[in-house]
Order: sequence, then structure tokens, then C-alpha cells
Amino acid sequence: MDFTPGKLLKEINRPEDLRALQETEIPQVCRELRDFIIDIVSVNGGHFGASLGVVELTVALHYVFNTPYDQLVWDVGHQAYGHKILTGRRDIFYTNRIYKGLSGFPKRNESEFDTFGVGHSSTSISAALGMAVASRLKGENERKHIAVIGDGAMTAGMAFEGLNHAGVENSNLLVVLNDNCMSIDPNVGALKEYLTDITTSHTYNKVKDELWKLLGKISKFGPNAQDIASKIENAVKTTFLKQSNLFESLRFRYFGPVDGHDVNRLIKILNDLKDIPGPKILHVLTVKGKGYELAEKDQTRWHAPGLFDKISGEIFKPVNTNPQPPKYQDVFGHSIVELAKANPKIVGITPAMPSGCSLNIMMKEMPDRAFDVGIAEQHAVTFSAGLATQGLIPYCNIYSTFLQRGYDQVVHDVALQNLHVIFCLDRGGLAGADGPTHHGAFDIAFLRCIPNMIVAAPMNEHELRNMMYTAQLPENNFPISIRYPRGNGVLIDWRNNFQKLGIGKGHMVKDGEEIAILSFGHPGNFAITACADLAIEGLFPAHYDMRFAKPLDTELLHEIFSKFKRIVTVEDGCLMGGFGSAIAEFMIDHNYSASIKRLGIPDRFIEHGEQKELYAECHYDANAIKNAVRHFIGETVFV
Ligand SMILES: Cc1ncc(C[n+]2csc(CCOP(=O)(O)OP(=O)(O)O)c2C)c(N)n1
Repeated sequence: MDFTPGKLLKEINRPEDLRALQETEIPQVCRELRDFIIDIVSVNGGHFGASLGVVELTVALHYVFNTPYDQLVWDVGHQAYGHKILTGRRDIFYTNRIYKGLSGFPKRNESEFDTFGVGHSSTSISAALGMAVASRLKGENERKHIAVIGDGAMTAGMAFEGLNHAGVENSNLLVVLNDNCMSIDPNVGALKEYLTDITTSHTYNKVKDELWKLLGKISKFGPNAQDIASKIENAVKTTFLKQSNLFESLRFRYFGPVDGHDVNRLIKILNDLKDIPGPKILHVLTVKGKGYELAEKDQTRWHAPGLFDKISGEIFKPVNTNPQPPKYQDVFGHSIVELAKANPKIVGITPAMPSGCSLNIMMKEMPDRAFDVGIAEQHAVTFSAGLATQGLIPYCNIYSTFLQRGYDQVVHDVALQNLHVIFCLDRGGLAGADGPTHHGAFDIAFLRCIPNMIVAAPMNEHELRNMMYTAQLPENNFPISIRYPRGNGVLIDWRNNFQKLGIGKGHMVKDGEEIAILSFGHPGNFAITACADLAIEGLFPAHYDMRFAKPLDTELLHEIFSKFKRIVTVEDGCLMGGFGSAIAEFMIDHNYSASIKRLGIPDRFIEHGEQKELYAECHYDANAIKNAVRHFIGETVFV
């Protein structure tokens, strides 16, 4: 594959090379950088629209600031492809998100330019503030710290916690608010409305010109910059900001909004702001997907479109004429609508992932009963708890990894009050190319230890639907989590009639001898494959799909431990404290004696790659199960 950078980009091995260019050459660098991103993402996949939207901002920031000495912190980091390419990773950027290749997000051990590891949103202000305060304490007063945060990420409580603190720390912090009116889906909430108001306000725009005139003088004034800065502040406060400005109220100096695609103007503005001390915010307006027409028009689709033909814009679908099983997330999306039609108490909640989790299906059909609350997992959980206190049945639909944000809310607001909140956790287990920030490795372990919480995982689409159905029945009015993986299920004919399941009841998939495989969730399918292959070798382990990690099916487990002395457990979650641990605890608590081989995610962070590569690396795919069984057969078990 030929990924030839343009003639200027080809020479930029580090930001110093960029800074050596004339300002007149910078628009050309932007064009080349944009083309390079399009070339590579079209054949490699990954996030797309966000990086295109910040091409000019990225170039301007590295042109003006002395990176990596000046600390540039990207929020989420899905928009940092341009940053990676300009900071020494151009020639290996084709490995982005591929197994053993570059990470799709900034990562401290990948480059000195990646000042802070990201993937989850809304951390940039706190992290950059920490760096700024550290610089102040170390007497490094010239050092600059910049957080680049999107309007979507700004909706999170954590971003406001950072702003709230930064406003009273006299630190060298610049927050660049990259406002494109989009999260993955259109951004939501009152803040979004506020940002639109501020952008379109006539009063403001009148003052803006005056403000920039003053700003222009700053560079000339040099050491007197501080005086000029306070003049600006006064101008703002006495005119436009008579009506309160949110950021000014938090003691930030607010500048903008400015056109984020006019790179030369951005350079000028950033140069001016550089000399203004204290916390500042620059409001930059950009277009997500800028420069690639289709991406500008359908920004949600082109957030991370997969592979596409960059000329025609055709997004490639896997070539397979046979019908395919649906994605688990779509089974969730359609099933909640079916259930909600029958049960008026059901409502759906997503923190900013309507299309990522398919709650958008319900939002379209039942707009009054489905809520996108912004990137606000903590709020999503407690909001669900509030709804449940009033007898509604919220399905709180979150990626497993993002529920980590709402842990105390799960414990304190939901479980402690034993409220009927149903957590539908998408991306449970190893999530693939997004890597360690996005793997849902811990939920089984971190939910299992919470009193009142039910922990379930379906092995296929029917089980998912049956679990969703069972969870809303009036007798099951306690917290219930149902976790399912990223990607497709296994059943083409997935839309079964809902069936009630027993809470805490597993079932035998296949009887067998000598060894029992106990699976939790979708790895049960790996066990089915393994059993079929092992049968050819003359090995016949039994297989149980346990369905619940909590409560355990103790009746079934007594049967299993009475019959088998060799047990293999398999789960798509961390081994420590997970499903296998639960089985081992049962064995100890009931004085059984057996050998247990636990398969699952080991005690380390797993990097990115395709899911099947990662299952193999972590030794819990079908091959690993086969090996565990074979190994066991050869072993003497002392009982
Ligand atoms: C805590 C958390 N929740 C959800 C996500 C999923 N997510 C990734 S990017 C994104 C949208 C971010 O919007 P914005 O900050 O405006 O950046 P843009 O993509 O518009 O450039 C979301 C919701 C996340 N990364 N982290």
C-alpha cells in the first residue's frame, strides 16, 4: 500500500520541522495532513471525522507551542491522528490500531508527545491542570499546558470538576474547546444550547472584533501582556459579559469563538494567548469530518466508518452473501423496544452512545422514553436510580468500560437501595482495536462483589432477550446487570418469543465425562466448538452454560462438583474475582475438592488487536479450552 505523504509533510519528522516552515506554507501542511489521514484510515479503519476536524488546530498548536516541553493533552484522543503523524509516527501510522501496532489513542509509553493516556473522555482539564500546578511548584514558569476538549467531552461532570478547580489555581492552563456540535451522535444538553447561543449572539460578535484588536496588540507589548490581558478582561466584562459567561463565572478568561479551520488566524490567536497568564479558554468552532464531504454530511456514520473507498466514499461491508447473525447491540436495541411496548414502565438511558449501543432504535420509536444524557455515566446511573424510585424500570445501557466511571453510583445509589435498575452492559470483555481503555475486562468482578446485584451474561441472542425479559418482571425488582460482547451474535434466527429464565439458574449444554467446562456468557460458544473438536479426539467433557455469575446456581454446582473432579471455567473478563473465582469460592465454601483451571483475562492490561487475536493471546478461545481439557486428561488429580 502506498501511503506517500505530501512534499512538506514528508519532511516533518518532529514538530521542530513544522516550526521551521514559513507561516505561508502551513495551509499546505494542513492539506497534506488531511489527505494522509484519509489515505490511511480508508484502508485501515479507525476514527475518522474527529481527526479531520482538528487538522488546522493540531498543526497550529504544534506550530505555536514548544511541544513536547509544553504539554499538550488531548481529550478522548480519538482525534489525535494528526498529532501522531506530526510527532514522529508518520511512517508507522499505517499500523494504527492493528495488533502490535500504534495505539488509536495517545499513550504515554508510545511517545514523549503523548503527555497523558486517554480513551475515556473528559480527563484533559484535570490532567493538564495537574501538570500546570506541578510546573508552578517546580518553578517552570515558562511552561505551557494545553487541554484540547470537545463539546461532547465537556458535558461530563469531570470536565466541570477540572474547570472548577482550575479557576482558583493560578496556573498556566489553556483549555481549547473544540466545538463541532457533535458527540458521536449530535451533542445534547443545556451546555450545547449555551455554546450555540454564545456563538450566534450578536452582542458578543460586536465585542469580539474589539477584543481581537486588543489581542493583536499583545504580541507587540510583550512584557506588558498582563496589562493588556486585564484590559481585555474588563472589556469583556463590561460589555458583552454583562450577561454572565459560564466560563468567566468559573474565573477563566474566555476567548472566541474562532474559526477552527483558518490555520493562520489560529496561529496568531494562539501566539497571543500564550502570553496571557492564568486559566484561559479558547472556544474554537470546527466541522467534524472537515474536508471529506460525506463525513461532513453524515457525521455520526463517519465517526468511525470502518474501511471505505476514499474516492467513491463507499463504506465496505464484509463480503458475505449468507445472512449473518445480528450484532448483540442491535438485539438489545430491538428487544428493548418490544419490551417497552408491552410494559409502559420501561425507559432507556444512554450516556452519549445511542448509535454505539443501539438505543437509538428506541429513541426513534419512543422519543419520550429513551434518554441520551450526554457523556455522563455517573449521572446516567443515578438518574436511572431516581427513575426506579418512582416505579419506572430503567434499562441503563452503558459500555462495560464506561460503567467504571459510575461505580460508586452503582453501589451507593442503586444497589444499597436495592432499586430495580437493569444495566445492559455493551462491550463486555475484550473489545478489539480500541484497546485497553475500552476492554470491558472488570465488570464481572466489580459487580459480583456488590450486595443485591445480579450478574448475568448471555451465551447467544435468545439468552440476551430472555434475560432482558426476565429482568423487567415485577418479582425481579432488584439491580440486574446483563453483559454482552462487542460484535455479532451466533444465531441468524434471533428473534425468539421471550421466555422467563430463573434468576441464578444455569443449564447443561452437553453431558460428558471426567471434565466439566463451565462457561459464562459468549465464550460458551468457544466451549461448544472445543467440545466438537475434542469429540473427534475421543474426549468428551461436559459443558454447562451458567448464565449467572451471581447468584450462582448452587443446585447445579453441587451436582457438578459431585460428579466431576476436573473443572475448566471460561469467561470474557478478568480472572481475578471473576466468574471462575466465584466457582472456586463455591468449591472452597462447600468443601469440595477438585482441580479448577480458570480461563479468562490475566492480571495485566491487554493491548489492542482483533478480538480473536486477543482471545488467543489471553488463552480463552476454543483452542485454549481444548488445550486445558487435554492437559487435564493427562494430569493426575489427587482427591
Ligand atoms: C467516559 C467516556 N464515555 C463515552 C465515550 C465514547 N466516546 C468517544 S468519543 C465520544 C464523543 C466525543 O465528543 P467530542 O468530545 O465533542 O469530540 P468529537 O468526536 O466531536 O471531536 C464519545 C461519547 C468515551 N470515550 N469516554
